[in-house]
Amino acid sequence: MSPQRPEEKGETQVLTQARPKLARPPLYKVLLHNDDFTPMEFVVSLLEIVFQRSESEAQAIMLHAHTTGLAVAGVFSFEIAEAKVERVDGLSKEAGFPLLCTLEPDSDGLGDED
Ligand code: TYC
Repeated sequence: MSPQRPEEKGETQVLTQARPKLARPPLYKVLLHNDDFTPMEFVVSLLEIVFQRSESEAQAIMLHAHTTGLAVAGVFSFEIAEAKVERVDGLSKEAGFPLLCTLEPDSDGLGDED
């Protein structure tokens, strides 16, 4: 007679994975859209203050949006991305500029810390 498997003896078998799969939260890109009215220095300041970018990073991101129409300010979890968009909207409105900031799902899955 063949040896019984644990479940046939009424025992519960616990299977453990060597590398348990950890769910990664989906990530979102925060995008800055170009316009003809928002001053360059204002966009650079926003990138430094809201996205903790260095001055040279902020300059490069702003110029990318200025020349191509769009730039990624950062990549975050949904809640953080949403909060950044709201902060940018608030500061832009307060200053009277029409800067558009949106979010979209990220495809590469590599996010920034915050
Ligand atoms: N195009 C604007 C100007 O010439 C500057 C600007 C850059 C505005 C990036 C928005 O996302 C932006 N004053």
